[in-house]
Amino acid sequence: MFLLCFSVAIIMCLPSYHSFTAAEITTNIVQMGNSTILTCNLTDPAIGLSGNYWMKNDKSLESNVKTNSSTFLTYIIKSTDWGNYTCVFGTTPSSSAVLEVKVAPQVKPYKPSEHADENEKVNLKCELHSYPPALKWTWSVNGKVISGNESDEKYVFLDSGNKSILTIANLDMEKDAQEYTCEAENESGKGSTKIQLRVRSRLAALWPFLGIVAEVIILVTIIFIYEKRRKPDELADDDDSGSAPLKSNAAVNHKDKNIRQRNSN
Ligand SMILES: *[C@@H]1O[C@H](CO)[C@@H](O)[C@H](O)[C@H]1NC(C)=O
Ligand SMILES: *[C@@H]1O[C@H](CO)[C@@H](O)[C@H](O)[C@H]1NC(C)=O
Ligand SMILES: *[C@@H]1O[C@H](CO)[C@@H](O)[C@H](O)[C@H]1NC(C)=O
Ligand SMILES: *[C@@H]1O[C@H](CO)[C@@H](O)[C@H](O)[C@H]1NC(C)=O
Ligand SMILES: *[C@@H]1O[C@H](CO)[C@@H](O)[C@H](O)[C@H]1NC(C)=O
Ligand SMILES: *[C@@H]1O[C@H](CO)[C@@H](O)[C@H](O)[C@H]1NC(C)=O
Ligand SMILES: CC(=O)N[C@H]1CO[C@H](CO)[C@@H](O)[C@@H]1O
Repeated sequence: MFLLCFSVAIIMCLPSYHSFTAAEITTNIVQMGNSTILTCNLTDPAIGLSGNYWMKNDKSLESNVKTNSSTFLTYIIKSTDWGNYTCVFGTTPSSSAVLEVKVAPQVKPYKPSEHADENEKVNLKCELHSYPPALKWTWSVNGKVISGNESDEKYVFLDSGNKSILTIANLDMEKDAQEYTCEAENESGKGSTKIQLRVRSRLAALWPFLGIVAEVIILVTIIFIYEKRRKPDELADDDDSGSAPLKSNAAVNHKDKNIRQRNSN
């Protein structure tokens, strides 16, 4: 009984013994121009190694792996390739370390240009395509920072870690049709992008409708002219049969009138 307990204890202790002594890894992230160099150093080479590799955001990076020695790994990335990189050493149990690569915000417009009608509202939207998230967003136009005014609600901002929406109300055709800049700021730096806003007059929104109306008018006119041109021929045909006697009657009456007039003179 005692022997059984003792052997179970040893078996249960063994894995925990190993995990406590999982090899230590020192990491380093160095910026070199456009590149960022990641290094991992397995500082306890005494433990048997069966290989090593890199991962990015939980995906294994097969290509591009640079291995100097089995205990020292180097991985070179573009400075803008943000994410969590992990170096894994095939020790037993395996040891790994995470290198969190942060970059200056990479901001992109939802649409590079927006169109809206005057007196209406428009949403200008910027998105962050990088890590870490932005904590501060700034919108500006003509180099001037736009600040919200609660009493007139001309500009309303809706910010989050990876998105910012500027709503401009009561659009003016001249004043509001500008290039807007949104900027995200973070500990790693700043990033910005531009959005062009075009404001159409309300009349401009009517143009397509007016075009259809004009088309209909032209069509009706053409049909009308065609019908008018056709009518005299048809009437001429009719003259031979029905209306001819009427006409001659009128001529006769006319003559009578002249005669009467002459008589009165
Ligand atoms: C590095 O940045 C410079 C400008 O700062 C650029 O001219 C060059 O093409 C970049 N190189 C790479 C590999 O991205
Ligand atoms: C890795 O770490 C060990 C122990 O701290 C150190 O002696 C060695 O120089 C390091 N290797 C590199 C390439 O920095
Ligand atoms: C590892 O290789 C890189 C280039 O691939 C080199 O710059 C670096 O000095 C090497 N480090 C060691 C410790 O050999
Ligand atoms: C990287 O890891 C940190 C810590 O676990 C986490 O907070 C962060 O969201 C991760 N970043 C990415 C891009 O997955
Ligand atoms: C806010 O808007 C109101 C009305 O347009 C104006 O009177 C006021 O001066 C504005 N306040 C600021 C701080 O711009
Ligand atoms: C912004 O964050 C939300 C939720 O946190 C996510 O669903 C969305 O994909 C993110 N957008 C970008 C552009 O990263
Ligand atoms: C200037 C700024 O907003 N910096 C922030 C960048 O994001 C980190 C968290 O990811 C914040 O701690 C910084 O304050």
